[in-house]
Amino acid sequence: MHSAKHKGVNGEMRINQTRLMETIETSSKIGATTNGDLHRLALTHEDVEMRTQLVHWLETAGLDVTVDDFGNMYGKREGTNPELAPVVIGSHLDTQPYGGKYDGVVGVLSALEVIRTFNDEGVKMPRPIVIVNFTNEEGARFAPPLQGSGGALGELSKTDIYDTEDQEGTRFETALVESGYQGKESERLTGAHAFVELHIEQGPVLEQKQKCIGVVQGIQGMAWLQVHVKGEADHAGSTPMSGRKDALVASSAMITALSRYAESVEDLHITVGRQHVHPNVPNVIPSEVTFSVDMRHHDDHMRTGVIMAIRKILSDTSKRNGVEYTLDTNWHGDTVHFSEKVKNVIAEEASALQYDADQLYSGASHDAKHMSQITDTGMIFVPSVGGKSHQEAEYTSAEDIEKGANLLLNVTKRLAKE
Ligand code: HGY
Ligand code: MN
Ligand code: MN
Ligand code: MN
Repeated sequence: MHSAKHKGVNGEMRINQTRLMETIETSSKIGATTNGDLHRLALTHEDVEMRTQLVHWLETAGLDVTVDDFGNMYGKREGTNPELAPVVIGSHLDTQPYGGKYDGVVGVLSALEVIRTFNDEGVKMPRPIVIVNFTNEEGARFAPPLQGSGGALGELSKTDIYDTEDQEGTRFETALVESGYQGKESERLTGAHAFVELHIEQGPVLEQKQKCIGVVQGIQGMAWLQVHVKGEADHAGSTPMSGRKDALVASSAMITALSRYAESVEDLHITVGRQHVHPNVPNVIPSEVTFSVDMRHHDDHMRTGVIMAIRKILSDTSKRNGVEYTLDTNWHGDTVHFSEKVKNVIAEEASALQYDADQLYSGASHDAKHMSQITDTGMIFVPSVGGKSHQEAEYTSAEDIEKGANLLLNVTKRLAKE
C-alpha cells in the first residue's frame, strides 16, 4: 500500500491524492448502476456493503470503530491527551437514487485520508480525532433528511425516527436492525471540540467565480411539506369533463402555481419531487393525490410567510377544481450560521495553502446543521462541475478534491492542537 510521503514545497505534510482517489473509486463501485451513477439508499444492502468496507478501512487505519443507536459510525484516533474533546470530521455515505459519486463521500473518505496521512507521518495530535459516517443524510428512503445526525444529537425524538417508513412500508428501526448497524445509545457523540465537514458545493457558485474552495458561512433553512388532494373517482369514459373532481388535474395546477410563485420570490426554492396518485389507473378519474413540497429560503421569517402563501395557492386552486386539500409540515429546520472560529481557521489555512477561496451559504442541507447545535462547526466546499448534483453527472476533479482534503488536513491538525 502507499507509503510515499507527500510533501508541500517546503516539506509540509500533504495528503496522498492517488490513494484518496482510489478509495473514492472503490466506494463508487458499491451500489453502482449501469449508467454510472450510485444507488446506495440508507440501510439497503448496498449501504451495508459500503459500511462494511468503511469498517475495514477505519480498522486498517488503526481506529477504534463504534456505532450508535441510529447507525451512525465513528472511527476514533486517540490523542496524546485522551481526555480532551475530539475534533470530528466526516459526512455521509448514503446516496440519492441514481445519485452522484461525490455527495457525502468526499467528506468521509477525505477524513480517512487525513488519518492515513497522520499515520504515514507518525504524528500524534493532542486531541482525539473522530471520523463520522452519519446514517440517512439524504432522506431519500426514510424521512426526514439528516436523520442519523438529527436523532443522535437530540434534535429529533427517537420514536419519531424509529417509526418512519419507506415507500414499501419498511420501518426505519426494522431496516436498522436488519442492517446489523443498530448500535448503542451510549455510543452517541455527546460533545466535540469542533466539527468540520468537507463537501461538494452541489451548486454553480465556486465554478462561476473560479474559486477552488468555499468557506461555508451556514446552511439555509428548509421545510418538507406534504399536500393531500381529495377529489372523486369516476369513469373516464362516461363522466363529462365539466364538474369532474379530478385530484390529479387539481394537484397539477397546484404544483405549477407553486413553481410560478417560487420564481417570483428571490432566493426561494420550491421543489415537488414525489407524487402518489390513487387509484393510479388509466380509466379512473384520480380520486386522491399526495405530493411532497421541499421549500427552502435562508430567511426564517420569510419561510413562515411562504407557507401561508402556499396555503392560499392550494385553497384557491382546490376551490376552482372542486376538490379538498390538506397541507402538513412534516419537518423543518432553521437556517444555521457556522462558528466564526472555525470559519476563520478554514479561511486562514486556505490562504496559507494559497487556495483561492470564496465565502458562501449552502443551498443544500448537511449533517453539519445538527452538529452546529453541539459544537463549533464549519464546512469546506469544493466546486461541482456545472453545479450538477443528485444525479450521475455530479463531478468534482481530483485536483479540487485533493485541495479540499489538504485543507481539511491542515484545519484538523490546527484544531486538534488547540
Ligand atoms: O437535501 C439536501 O439538501 C441534502 O443533499 N440531503
Ligand atoms: Mn450530502
Ligand atoms: Mn445530497
Ligand atoms: Mn448533506
